[in-house]
Amino acid sequence: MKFLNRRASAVAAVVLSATLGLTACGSTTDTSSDSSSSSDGDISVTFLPKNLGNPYFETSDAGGQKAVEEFGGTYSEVGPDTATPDGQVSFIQTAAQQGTSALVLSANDPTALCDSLNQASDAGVKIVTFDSDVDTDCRDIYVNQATAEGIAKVQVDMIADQIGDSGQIAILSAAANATNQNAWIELMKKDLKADHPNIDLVDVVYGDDDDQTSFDKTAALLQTYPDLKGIVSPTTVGIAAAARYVSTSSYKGKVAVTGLGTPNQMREYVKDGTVTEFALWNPEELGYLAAYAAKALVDGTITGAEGDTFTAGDLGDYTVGADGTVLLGDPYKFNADNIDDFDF
Ligand code: RAM
Repeated sequence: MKFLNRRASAVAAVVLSATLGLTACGSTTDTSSDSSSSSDGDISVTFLPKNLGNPYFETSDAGGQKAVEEFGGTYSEVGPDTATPDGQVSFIQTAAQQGTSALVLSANDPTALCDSLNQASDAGVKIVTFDSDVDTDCRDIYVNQATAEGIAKVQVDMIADQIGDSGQIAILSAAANATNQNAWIELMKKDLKADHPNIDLVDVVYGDDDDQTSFDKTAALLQTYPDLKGIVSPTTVGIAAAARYVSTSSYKGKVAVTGLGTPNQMREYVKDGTVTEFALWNPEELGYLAAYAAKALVDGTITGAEGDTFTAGDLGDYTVGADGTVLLGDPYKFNADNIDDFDF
């Protein structure tokens, strides 16, 4: 945590400078959109988020663009409007046909993308997952934001703290097949069982990383479980929608809302007392690191084997761990005392 505190302030500065230089990145909102910036480098990197229009991925992909421009490559971003695996497949195929050097994606499903990813790989495309992984044999590297155990624990700790370690809670997740959320939820269940016997997880519902669906699922949860004491949403889309619902309802101050959110989306709900504390990592750093990992694969610095090392620009040196995973850091907690120090 000491390391993170130090890094978090540095990160805020990086975020600001990147945001200033990268205003075009958030404008890609329709299914066929493709924003690209090119230079005379010959490494082309295509970012494929779970969905477009999600501020989390706008920030992560802006970090990717910053890195690609730093090393003189060609950046592009493509993606579906809805967070589904089917929506991602055609973009993988097109990127391979266009001969992109590397694809950097956050997967909506661990296995459904594998056929198209393997075809892209056979065509010479380096495959980097970030944020949400696929099966290990369908990609070269996974850039993980923090360990799944750490992400699960921080959320369980926060909800336990916020409801006095006792009572009913529910989870409002993203898409039902999302690799990252499902891994975290399994570990949260284990943590709850082992260390919080008086907390009762009554339901897990899916808002599909869609604002309106997440909002409606929040309303339904509160109606179905009148004794609910807290909602944990391990998705930036879900937590913002849940907080918005609770903030104007009679549940404000009575039902805790926590999970993973971006400071910019959650600021008003922390200020109005709906939300006490939530967590995240820096998505911009995640995209930046993933782009440098892609470059290192393309230029042959690494193959994805355990022990391979590479330099990720301003973030410094990283080593590939077990199962071709590169780890960014630890989750970070945001609350009324620090939220104004961040702008993403
Ligand atoms: C949403 C997405 C993403 C996840 C964050 C926390 O933006 O589901 O995959 O990492 O939330």
